[in-house]
Amino acid sequence: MEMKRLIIIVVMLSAALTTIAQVAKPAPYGPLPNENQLRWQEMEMYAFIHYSLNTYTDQEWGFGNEDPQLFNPSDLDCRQWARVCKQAGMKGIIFTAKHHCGFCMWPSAYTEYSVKNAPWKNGKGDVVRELADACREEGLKFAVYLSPWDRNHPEYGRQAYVEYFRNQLRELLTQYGDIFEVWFDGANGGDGWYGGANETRRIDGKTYYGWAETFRMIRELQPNAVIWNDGGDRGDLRWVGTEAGNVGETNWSLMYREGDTSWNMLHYGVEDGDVWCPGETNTSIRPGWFYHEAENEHVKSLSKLMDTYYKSVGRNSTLLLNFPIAPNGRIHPNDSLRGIAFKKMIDEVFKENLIDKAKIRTKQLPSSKGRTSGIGSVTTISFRHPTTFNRFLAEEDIALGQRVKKFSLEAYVNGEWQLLKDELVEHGDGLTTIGHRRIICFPAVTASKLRFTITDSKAQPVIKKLGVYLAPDLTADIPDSGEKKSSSLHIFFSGPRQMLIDWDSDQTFTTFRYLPPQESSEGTIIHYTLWGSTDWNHWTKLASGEFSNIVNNPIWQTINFPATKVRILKLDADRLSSGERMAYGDIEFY
Ligand code: FUL
Repeated sequence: MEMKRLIIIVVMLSAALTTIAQVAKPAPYGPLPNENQLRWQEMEMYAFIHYSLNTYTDQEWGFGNEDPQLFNPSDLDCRQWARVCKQAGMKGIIFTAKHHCGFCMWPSAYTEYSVKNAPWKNGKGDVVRELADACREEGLKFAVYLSPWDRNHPEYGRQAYVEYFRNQLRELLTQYGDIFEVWFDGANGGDGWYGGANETRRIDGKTYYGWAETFRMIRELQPNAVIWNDGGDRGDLRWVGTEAGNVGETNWSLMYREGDTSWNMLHYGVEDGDVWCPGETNTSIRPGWFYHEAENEHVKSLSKLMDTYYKSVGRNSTLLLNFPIAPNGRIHPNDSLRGIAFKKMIDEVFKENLIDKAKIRTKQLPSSKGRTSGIGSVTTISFRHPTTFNRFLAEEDIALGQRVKKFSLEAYVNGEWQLLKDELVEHGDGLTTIGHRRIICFPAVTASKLRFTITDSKAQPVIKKLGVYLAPDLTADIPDSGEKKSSSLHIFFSGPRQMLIDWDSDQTFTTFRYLPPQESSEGTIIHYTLWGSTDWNHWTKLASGEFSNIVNNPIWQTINFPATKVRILKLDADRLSSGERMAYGDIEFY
C-alpha cells in the first residue's frame, strides 16, 4: 500500500548533499525490477562487438555459404577490444558469437561451420574464449549474442534446429564463465543457404523456438543473466524499436506480460504495464554493425554520440554501443579514438554538480492544492550566486518502482520564473517520465534559482539524486567524420614529422604504442622522441629511441615511461624508413 504521510520539508543547508533526504522510505509501488535488472541498469553503457565472416565479405548479413577460409585475421587482439571499450566507458561487452550467417566464433561441437575450420590459428582458435578472458582481465562483464536465425544450418525451420540452437547456447553458457546478458536477435527467417537448399524458410518467432524452455535453461545455467529479446516470450529487457540510438522521452520500464507488442510500446514503454521490462538502446558507432572500409570516415561525431547518450542513458535506458572489428582483427583507430573522446566528454559534462553549491528545499504537494493532478512535490534549488547551466538530471529510486509521470522545470531569471523545455524533443516540453536517470538539455541559462516540480506521479515521488551541470558547447564539433578531432581529444600533425595529441585536460600516461603503416612501409618511424607538456610551453622528454627491425617486421611498438601527467603528447619522427611524412597504422596511449 502506498504511504499517505506527507513527507519532506527538508532544507539542505549542507551544500555537499545532492540526495533528497526523506523522513521515511516509502513502500514500493507497482511492478518492480528484480536484482538482475537493477544490476544491469547500473551498467549504463556497454559495448556490442560485431565480428564474423561478414567482416571479410563487406556484408551486413551473410547468406550462410561464406567460406570459413576467409577468417584469417593478421592481428586479432581481443585485449585491444577490451582496453578500448573500457577507456570508452563501457562496463561490459556483448559479442556476436554467431550472427545470422551461422558461422560460430567458437569451436562449437555441433557444427563444422566455425573457427575450427578457419586458417586462423590453424583452426585451434576460439574468439569467444579470448574475449571472455580479455574482459575478465580488464574488469569488464561479458555477454553473448547468439542469432536464432541461422542461414547456414540445413535444419533451420524444423525442430532439429531448435535442439541445435539450445546445444550451442548451452556451450556458451557453461564454458566461458559469467555471462551478464543473452541477446537473441529479432531478425528471423527468410532466404538462406540452409545446407545448400538455397530457399526461403519462414518461421513463427513466437512459437518456433520454444522460448519458455530456452529461458528456463538460461535461468538455471546463468541465474544472474538478463535476457534480451524482441519477440516471443517476454524477456527481462526490451528493444526500443529503433537502431538509431534513441528511446522515447517518455520511457516507462513497464510492459504488458501478455499480448502483442507495438512499436509505441517498445519505444515508450507502457504506463500501466504489469511487468518490469526496461528498454535497452542499441546503436553502432558507425552506420553499419559490421566493419566496412567505406565507413571509416563516417564514425559518429562526438556531438552525435552525446546526443545518443542523452537519448538513452538520459532517458531511463542503457546504451549498447557497437564497435565493429576491422579485418585485421582490431577496432579501427577512428572508432577507438572517438569512443574514448566520448567517455571523456561525458566525464567533462558531469564533473561538477552545481547543486553542490546550492540550497535545496523540497516539499510534498498534495493534489488538493490544485497544482498537481496526482501526487507531487516542489524542489527549489537556490544558488548562492547567479549560476549558468544547461543540463538538469534527476533519478528515481527505481527499486521502489517508477512513479513520476510529469514534471516542470523553471529558472528564476531577472525576477521571473522561465519555463525550460527539453531541447532534444520535437513536441511539447518533453518533461515526462524520470526512472533510473533523466537528463534534460536546454540552452544555457543564468539563474539564481531552479524549480523542479513533479506535477503528476503515480505515488509519492522518490527522487534519489538531482544534478545541475554546464556542458561545453559542442557546436564546433565536426559532423560524422573519421577525422581524429573532438572537443576533448585532438590529434593533428604540426609538420610532416610531428604528431600532437591534445587531451584538453591533464592525464597520466605510462605507455605509448605505435603500429607502423601496414600496407606499405613508407613513412614508418625508425627513430622517435616522445615529449609531454601540460601547457604547450614546457616539454618533458618522456622517451627516445629506435624501433628496431620495424620495416621487416611491422608490429606494434611499445614505449614505456615513468607515469607522467601531461595534457599534450608530441611524437617526433627523428628518422623515417622512406618518404617525407610520418605514417601510422594505429596508436594507443594509456
Ligand atoms: C539486427 C541484426 O539484423 C543486425 O545485423 C545487428 O546484429 C543488430 C544488432 O540487430 O537485428
